[in-house]
Parts: sequence; C-alpha cells; structure tokens
Amino acid sequence: MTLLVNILGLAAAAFIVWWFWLSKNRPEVKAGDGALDIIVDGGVYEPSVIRASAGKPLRLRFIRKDKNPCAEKVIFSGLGVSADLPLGQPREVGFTPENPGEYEFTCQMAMYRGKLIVEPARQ
Ligand SMILES: [Cu+2]
Repeated sequence: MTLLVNILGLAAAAFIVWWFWLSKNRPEVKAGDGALDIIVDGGVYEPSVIRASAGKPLRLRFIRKDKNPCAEKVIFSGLGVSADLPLGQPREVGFTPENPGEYEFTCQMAMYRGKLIVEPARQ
C-alpha cells in the first residue's frame, strides 16, 4: 500500500513538473500601451508568459476567479512588486520594469506561475 502511494506521489510530481516546465503550448503575449488582462483561474494565469520592454510602464489587470485564498496574492519575485487580488474584481498592477531579464510571478505558494520577459529597450 505504501509503495502504491509512493508511486502515485511520484506520478503526480512528474505531471506537475511536466505541466509547469515542459509544456510548450503556453501562450505568450506582448504587453502594449493599455492594460493587459490576466485571468487567474484553475491553477493558471492566462496568459502566463508576458513580454514587456525595459523602462516602459507596464499595466497588468488581474482578474481573479479562483476562490482559493492562496490565489489572493500575486508576487513578482526579483522586482519587489506584489498585489492583493480581490475575488471577481479586476485589480490593476502597474510598474515599470527597469532591467531586462526574466522574472517569475506566482501566487503565495507558487502554484500559479507566470513569467514576465523584459526585453531591452529599443533605441
Ligand atoms: Cu497558490
């Protein structure tokens, strides 16, 4: 019985790794001048990969549909940005990423995962 539980646990872990890191069909969206809507539901940010330009103000509007309290916060690690996301109420998060690079944004327990790709400013 314990062995079965271990196997199931391993399978679940492998699936999670595949889902988050290897699954290639994650839509990628380029941020424009207006606010970009991001739906928070079902364990994923939609879209979850966002391209932005360094030095250009970025406006993201999170729309949280997931009741799970863990989804109530979004944290941009490496950027010092975080925000509370009220349920069913759009919450705009605005900041200007100054340095090019890749930044993860997650919920409190990092179940929700997104990536912000900041490209160097065009000359
Ligand atoms: Cu979470």
